[in-house]
Amino acid sequence: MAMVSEFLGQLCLNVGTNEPKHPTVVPATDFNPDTDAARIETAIKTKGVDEQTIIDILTKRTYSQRRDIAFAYERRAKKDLISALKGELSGSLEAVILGLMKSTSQYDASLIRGSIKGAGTDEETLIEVLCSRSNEELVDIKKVYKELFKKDLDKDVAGDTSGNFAKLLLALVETNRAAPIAVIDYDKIDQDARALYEAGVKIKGTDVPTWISIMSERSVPHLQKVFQRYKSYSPYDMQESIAKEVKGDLQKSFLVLVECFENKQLYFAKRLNEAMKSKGAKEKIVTRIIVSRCEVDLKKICSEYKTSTGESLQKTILEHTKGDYQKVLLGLCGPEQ
Ligand SMILES: [Ca+2]
Repeated sequence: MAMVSEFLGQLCLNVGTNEPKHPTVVPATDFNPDTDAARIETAIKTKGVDEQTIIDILTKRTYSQRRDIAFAYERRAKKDLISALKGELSGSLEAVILGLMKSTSQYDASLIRGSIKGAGTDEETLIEVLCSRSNEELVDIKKVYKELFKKDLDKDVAGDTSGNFAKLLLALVETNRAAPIAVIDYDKIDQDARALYEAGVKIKGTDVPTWISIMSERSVPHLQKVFQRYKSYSPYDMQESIAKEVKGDLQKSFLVLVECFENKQLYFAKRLNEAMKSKGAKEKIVTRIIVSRCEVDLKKICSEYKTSTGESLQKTILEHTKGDYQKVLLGLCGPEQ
């Protein structure tokens, strides 16, 4: 095979174990938690509540700074800040502000817990969180999940899902994904591409466990090359193959995984765009993405949004939301770049 010979030899990539961050919410300079706590105390005491001040302060501080503000508030007001905010805020604004009082991994763990506790399962949230988070993020989420809920994430996921869908989610929760390495292994890329083809499009039925192990254990840069190589075996690209081979929640999960391997921020940008422009309730999805990504990669999501839709996320928020909810979202997104 001509292509394989071109693949021989080794190239170096600039990769680290952690993905680079592109947050919109960054540490405030000249930060004084006591001043912020005093302003928030006054805002909470104001008749009708001064939401603007609460939004202005909390969207321009990182989680770690908000936690310092909460300590300072408790010292002066002799009350817990989260309970005080819960008592005074409501609706979508409350959901965002309370989300901001959690760390990114606490918020993600709470999203998962919320999607599985009680009767029924919110598969959409469960799939989005488990299939889009990096291995490092999932390691933190598992640890925080146990601390917050005194339960094991894998057991909870297994209790609420079944079949191959459960197997895929559990494989992701096992966090066995290899870290990116500086050397590209072209033999392994070719082997995995062929294995994906031979487990799916080539045969009658689908060998789902093979797909699951490749997609849950290989590094993201490796998989990006596998999907390129895959096209030399299969007449359908990986996403088309998934759509043909599997159905339901399993299909949705594989599609989110592949979209995120290829361009995670574009995936979130598309989700935000669909949600923003839908006629139904959009707040749940929009809040979830903006709160969970504001200290991770929201800046890059904003630029993918602009490139893919031709309009800025900030402009879409202005057109499709209103009131304090609009203000808090714009605060978290920051100015257009
Ligand atoms: Ca097949």
